[in-house]
Amino acid sequence: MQNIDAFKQLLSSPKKIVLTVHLNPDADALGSALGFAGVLSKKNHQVSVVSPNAYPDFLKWMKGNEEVKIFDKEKEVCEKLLQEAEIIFSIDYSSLKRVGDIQPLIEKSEATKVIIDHHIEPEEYADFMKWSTKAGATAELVFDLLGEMGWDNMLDQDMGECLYAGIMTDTGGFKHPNTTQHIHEIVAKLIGIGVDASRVSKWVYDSNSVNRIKLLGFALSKRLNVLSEYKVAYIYLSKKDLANHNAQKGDTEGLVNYALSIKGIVMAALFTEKEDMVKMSFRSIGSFSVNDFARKNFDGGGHMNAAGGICKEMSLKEVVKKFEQLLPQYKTELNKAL
Ligand SMILES: [Mn+2]
Repeated sequence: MQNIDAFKQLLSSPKKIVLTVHLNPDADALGSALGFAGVLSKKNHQVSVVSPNAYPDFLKWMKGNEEVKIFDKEKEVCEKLLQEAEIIFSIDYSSLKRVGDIQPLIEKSEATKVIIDHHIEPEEYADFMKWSTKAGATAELVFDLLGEMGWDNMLDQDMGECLYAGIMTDTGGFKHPNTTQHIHEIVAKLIGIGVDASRVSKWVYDSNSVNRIKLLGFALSKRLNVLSEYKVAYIYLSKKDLANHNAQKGDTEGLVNYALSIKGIVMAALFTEKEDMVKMSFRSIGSFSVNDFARKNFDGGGHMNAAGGICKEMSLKEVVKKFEQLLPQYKTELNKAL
C-alpha cells in the first residue's frame, strides 16, 4: 500500500468499520473479509461484515460467519451500519457495480474507503488501495497488508483458515498459474500458525449434497458440448434442469472446470439460466483471455483465465447460439493459446 503510514494512523484508534464483499461472495471474498475482520476486532475496532446477498453453505464454517449481515435480508440493519461506518472496505472487488444494492450507500458515504482486491481495472473511489492483479487471491493481499501493518502475529488459526480458504480456492487448489512461490510461502506461514489445510479442503470441496452430485452427472452427460476445432467445451443448464435437480445456491460452482479439464480444451464456459438473466462463467488456459472475451461480448470480465458475464436480453438458447457464432473469429487465438 502506497500511503501505508496514513493507513496505520487511520487504524491506530478504534473505528466503526464495515467490510463489504461482492455479490455472491466466494471463499476468497468472505475468507478475506472475515480473516481481516478478526484482526481488526482484536485491535478494538467495531467491525461488521456485510454481504449483498446470501452465500453457499460450504462457506459457513468460517469463524465469524454467524455475524455476517446479508444486505438483501436485513436491509435496515445493514443501511445503519454503512451510514455510521467511519471506514468502508471493499474486499475482493474494486468496481462498485459488483456490490449490487449496496453501491449507492457506499457512494453516498463519507467514510474512508479502502479497496483490497486483485481484479483488473479498479475504479477510483478509494482513499487507500491494496490492489494487485499479480496476487492470486485477495486473501494473499490481506496477509501481505497485515505484514506491512506489523500485524502478522495477530492472525490466529481461525482467521488463518479463512485466508487459507481464499487462497486455496482462487488458485484452483494450487493448480492455476497464479500459484506462486509467494503464495506457498504465505500458506507455509498459515500452516505454521495452526491452519489445518486438510480440513479446510474437506469443508470447501467435500461438502456436496447428493443432489449436487446428481446435477453434476446430468450436466456432464446431457448438457456438455465439445467443439474440438475451437478447443472449446461448454455446459448449459436451464431453469428447468436446475429445478429438476433441486439445485441450491452454489451447486453449479466449479462445474465449468470439468469442461476445462478435457484434454486439449483451451476455453470452457458454463451458461446458467436464472430468473431474469443468463449467467456465464468462462475459464481458459494459456494466453487466451476470457477476461477480454467476456468484456467484449457478455458485459462481464474478471481475470485473464477466469471471468464471468451476464445477459439480460436473450434467452439461454440465444446466448449459447451467440457464443457459438463468436468462436470462428477467435479460432486462431484459441488454437495458439497453448
Ligand atoms: Mn478473489
